[in-house]
Amino acid sequence: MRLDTYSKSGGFSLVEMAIVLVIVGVLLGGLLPTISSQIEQQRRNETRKYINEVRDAMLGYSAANGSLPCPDITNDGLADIASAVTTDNIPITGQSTKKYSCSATVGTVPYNTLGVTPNDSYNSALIYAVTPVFGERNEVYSATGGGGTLLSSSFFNLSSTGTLRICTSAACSTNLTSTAAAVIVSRGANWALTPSTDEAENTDNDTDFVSHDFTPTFDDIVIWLSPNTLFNRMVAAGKLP
Ligand SMILES: [Ca+2]
Ligand SMILES: [Ca+2]
Ligand SMILES: [Ca+2]
Repeated sequence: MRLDTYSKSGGFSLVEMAIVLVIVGVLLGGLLPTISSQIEQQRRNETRKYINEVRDAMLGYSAANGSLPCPDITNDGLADIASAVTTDNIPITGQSTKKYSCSATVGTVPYNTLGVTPNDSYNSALIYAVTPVFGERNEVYSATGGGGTLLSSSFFNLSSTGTLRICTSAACSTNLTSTAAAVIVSRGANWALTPSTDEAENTDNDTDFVSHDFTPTFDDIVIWLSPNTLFNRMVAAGKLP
């Protein structure tokens, strides 16, 4: 029996090719989930970094402007402020107060107003909610009807309280805080075919949000601003006593 058949044939037999393909298949099959989970981990890390950048920009904005920015509800990256409401004879007879409030409590991050890049690593704008009082501005005018001259502007103060709740589940039997001034949410990869009730809680435009570790049905990343963090920055910036 000759043992040098292979070298003389100068190529691979079909059986050899099949074995090689099976081995390559097994190797790739083992490798791909690892690679894709590494890519996902990197996206999550980048998104966390981006959320922190947005959070810092919000603190900077409030130090410069006296209030948090309003959520964007028109998808142009610009904060949306409702028409001012004028009240006569407040704070004193003959004067008037003009109150500027956010158009909505929940929308997306006003990235153009803040001067940050628009989207997270999943190409989505971040969800952003603000307790109304932290987005308000009150202007006092010397005459009624918002007439005369602007005498003063005022914003939230050290006794202002947040009303946004961060829960550990949609049922909200436990909450991490019930007084957040603002909440920022990345919806993550949103790979699930049906959103879990926990994820649905982050997109239903109310004042409750859910934050917990990554699970097979929850990939959202949530951070919030406590009033105290905000007060601290405002005091440091000389905007609050
Ligand atoms: Ca807008
Ligand atoms: Ca999600
Ligand atoms: Ca909710």
